[in-house]
Amino acid sequence: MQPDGLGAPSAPSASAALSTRSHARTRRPAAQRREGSAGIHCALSTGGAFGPVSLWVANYHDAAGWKTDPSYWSTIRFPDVNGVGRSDVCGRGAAGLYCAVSDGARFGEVQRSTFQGFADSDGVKDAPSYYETITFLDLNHDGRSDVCRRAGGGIHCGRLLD
Ligand SMILES: [Ca+2]
Repeated sequence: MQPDGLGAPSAPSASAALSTRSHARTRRPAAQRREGSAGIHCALSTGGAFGPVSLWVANYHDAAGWKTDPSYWSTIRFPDVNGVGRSDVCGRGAAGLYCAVSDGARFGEVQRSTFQGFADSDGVKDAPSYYETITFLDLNHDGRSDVCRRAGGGIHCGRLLD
């Protein structure tokens, strides 16, 4: 399976939190305990330590195909997509770049970037010399992260989300 952003993204809910607690009480093999709930897990800093780890978005997980190829999982980063000073999450899936914006307590709906040129069909999956150059940066200093990558003919850059 290839990540297409359709891995049933949903917000962490009270039931998810309960599920996480129930996992901690359940005796399972170590590998399963380490994996936990599928998705991106984060912990907020308290200034001197990290608080509890929780599920921030139920996407970018194995079942949605993110584990299947380094051109997918190795591109997951945490740029500030909307320029409000919070780290969001983005990664390259089979059909392009997928991002979810943080509200400070979780990541919201996963959206596919309208910027083209990052899909498998664009050849990005074919070589680390393409997908390992995917970089999130603020090109025009408007506070919102942009994205660049190396292609066969040079460097391609654009805005992540409109
Ligand atoms: Ca920018």
